[in-house]
Amino acid sequence: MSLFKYIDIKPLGDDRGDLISLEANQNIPFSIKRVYYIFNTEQLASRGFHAHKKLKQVAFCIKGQCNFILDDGSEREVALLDSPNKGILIEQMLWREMHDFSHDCILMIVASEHYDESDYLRDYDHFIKEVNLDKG
Ligand code: T46
Repeated sequence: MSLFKYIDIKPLGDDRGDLISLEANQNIPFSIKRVYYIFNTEQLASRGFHAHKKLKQVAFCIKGQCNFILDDGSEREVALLDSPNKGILIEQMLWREMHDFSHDCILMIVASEHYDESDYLRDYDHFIKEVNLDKG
């Protein structure tokens, strides 16, 4: 089973263009407490390099594209994110990295919790130890 769980949002388009609506506990599977977006990223820059203990998020590239890596401590997969109506659900204890941002990339993320630095695991070895503890 892939680490990537996609969320397809039906665009509400008409002859004027497209519109996407995200609704908590409807097409987004949690209550949304925070929205943030990443833009103007240097093309050679990479971001992420952490996991979250509790946070759930859905990430959409609402413009441009970037590569997303997910790693659960056993498997590591990469996927291109390049659609405003196809998001990825990132649940707890998944290491993530973002690479290869296009110059116009806008990565928008809806999150289940307010910002909390203590929820981050920013060291890969520490992440692996926590994953193994969870497995018992
Ligand atoms: C994630 C990936 C996909 C805040 O103060 N509030 C916020 O809501 C966020 C997201 C960040 N910050 C601060 C923390 C850092 O000082 O903004 C700075 C940059 O954050 P960070 O280095 O964590 O950014 P990324 O792009 O590496 O990671 C972000 C999210 O932090 C993370 O939760 O899953 O995007």
